[in-house]
Amino acid sequence: MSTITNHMPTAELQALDAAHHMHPFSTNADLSKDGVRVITRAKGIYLSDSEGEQILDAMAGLWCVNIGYGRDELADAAARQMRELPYYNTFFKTTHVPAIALANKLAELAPGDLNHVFFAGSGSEANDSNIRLVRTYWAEKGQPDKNIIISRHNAYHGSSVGSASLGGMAGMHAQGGIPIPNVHHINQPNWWAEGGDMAPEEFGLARARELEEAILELGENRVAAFIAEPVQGAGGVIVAPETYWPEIQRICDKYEILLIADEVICGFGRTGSWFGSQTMGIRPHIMTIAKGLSSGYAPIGGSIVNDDIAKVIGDTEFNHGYTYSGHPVAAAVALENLRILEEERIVDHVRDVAAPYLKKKWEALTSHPLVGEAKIVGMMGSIALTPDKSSRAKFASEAGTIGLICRERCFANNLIMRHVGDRMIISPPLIVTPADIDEMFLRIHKSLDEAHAEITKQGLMRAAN
Ligand code: PXG
Repeated sequence: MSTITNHMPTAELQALDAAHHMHPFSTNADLSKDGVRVITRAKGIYLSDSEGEQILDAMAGLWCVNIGYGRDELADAAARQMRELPYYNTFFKTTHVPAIALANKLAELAPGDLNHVFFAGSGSEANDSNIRLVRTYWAEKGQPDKNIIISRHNAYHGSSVGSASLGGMAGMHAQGGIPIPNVHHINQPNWWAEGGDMAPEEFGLARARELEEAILELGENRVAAFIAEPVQGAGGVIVAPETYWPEIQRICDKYEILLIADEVICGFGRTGSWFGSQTMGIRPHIMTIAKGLSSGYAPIGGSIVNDDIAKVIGDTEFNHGYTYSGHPVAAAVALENLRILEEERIVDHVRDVAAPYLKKKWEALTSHPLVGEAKIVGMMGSIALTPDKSSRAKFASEAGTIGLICRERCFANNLIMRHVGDRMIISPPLIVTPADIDEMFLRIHKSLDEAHAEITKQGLMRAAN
């Protein structure tokens, strides 16, 4: 076969893709019929496709390209490292400079006594490490039965067997024999969809107290850890009411439950602080990291654990690790990414410039006839689409129908804005300027208006009973 290149006709690339490439989270037969969009290049916040279209990427890839596309410094760092030491492991009494330097840098950036890093190749792998870390921790402390991990419905913690078990996605649990034993799920703090007649503050407390109820029911001496995203990302950018996190912290402290903050999306500036835990005012014992750690330029993740856990785990042989734990090229790329985040003061830019500007415009979307609530923390936002704002009604059509129509309009207008059910979400690169945000909103308004017209025309602007 001849070399496959960016310059081949789109239809040919699509045919080859359909013939041999299985896509994640997709119905591949449908993709083959419709043809996929072929992304060829990217710069800043724009993607280019094989038809020469310029697409504004308001999702930063998959929530990860925090510094934007096309930074040569990261390519140079990767090339330098590949020439010097493309690979070595850190298993058998060896180490290398990129892993040493990155672990040190992360210990410096992470809050409190989160000073030790166990590397992985992705967020899923890191959460699998966390399952074994927390269970081994309690076993080493003489409490092997303290092995249940509590998580939340509609959480996303990854796609491997362990991490998908931690996650609370019903569609994922329906396939492949998960969850694994000793994972327990409580309800999410999604006031818009599930708050009923309660005020948000009251609902936040009630949902946090489900953790306490679960601990008491399962037994304090059985529960090892609670894992949660500071802001649920893949679940639809669900921002908990303000009462939620302080209560969760109180409960974890009271019952000596390890708190795992899954910072895979929230970390590295996304919420306007280095970590979402800081934005939410919580003190985790472990943070899961990936995505923004390298701005997606290289696959790398990890678990940052506190001094106590590192000490307890360090006193035994921890039989766990991945070929690519601390991969030198990925670590070098991550280090360069962190240098750029720091030197260009990108987290400050989010907090002081981009997020306040975005928030104002995002919240104003509630005046659109399709939009109920608008939630936003830093550079992650969601809007709930509804046929009736006052009753927070769901649509009569199957969940996701309206969201999909809206997403298709965005796609047609060269805007990547995703849907989760009937919520629309954004998570743009952190480097967006106010002018970029203005351009994004031109496309958002156009897409919402077109979607509204289409939904109305199809008679879908109807509430479920
Ligand atoms: N934790 C969180 C909070 C995530 O968002 C993972 C762990 C897993 O990371 P890896 O690197 O193994 O994918 C994620 C990943 C979506 C979507 O549709 C989100 C993710 C992955 C794939 C799709 O929004 N988040």
